[in-house]
Amino acid sequence: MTLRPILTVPDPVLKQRSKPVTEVTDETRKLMDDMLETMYAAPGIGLAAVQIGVPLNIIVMDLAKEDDEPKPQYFINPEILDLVEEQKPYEEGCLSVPDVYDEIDRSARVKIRYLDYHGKEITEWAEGLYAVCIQHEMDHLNGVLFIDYLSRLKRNRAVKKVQKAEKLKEAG
Ligand code: K2U
Ligand code: ZN
Repeated sequence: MTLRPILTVPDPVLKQRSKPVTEVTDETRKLMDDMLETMYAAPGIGLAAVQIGVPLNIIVMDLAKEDDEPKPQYFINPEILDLVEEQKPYEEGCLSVPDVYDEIDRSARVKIRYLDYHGKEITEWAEGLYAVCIQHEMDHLNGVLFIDYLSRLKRNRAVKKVQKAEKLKEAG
């Protein structure tokens, strides 16, 4: 498995709409393995392929609590089939917008359909942190970041904060 660099705002690749996976192959699985290793190292609980510069409809996730056994999940070509009206707020962050957090409202429960690591079709309802994370990640597949839901002022401040931190990192 290989650690891959995570793109940060304002990289234009993050605004791209990702493309469907046409066939689930060993190459697809290698990419998902690399995504999962990169996510654990960040650390994070979710990651979309576009965040490592690969605009394909692939998400990895692990919502297991710190002391529990890891529970990796793989989502190929995920779709939202249904959702409930009820919205719930959650303090979100994003590995592509480091050290920025803000409250975002999202649907409390979503019905999703996707292909798993081996290409098997799964349909299930997601709620709680699972619902938050899958909607956050699926936004990535459409080129949408959680800061896009904030005011222009807050969004611009977030991008400037990340750019300043990246410059300081480069300067060492
Ligand atoms: O897309 C990403 O950068 C992954 C996010 C997933 C996430 C965002 C918002 C809410 C839940 C999950 C990263 O894991 S951000 C780090 C994080 C970790 C735990 C809870 C919230 C955010
Ligand atoms: Zn994110």
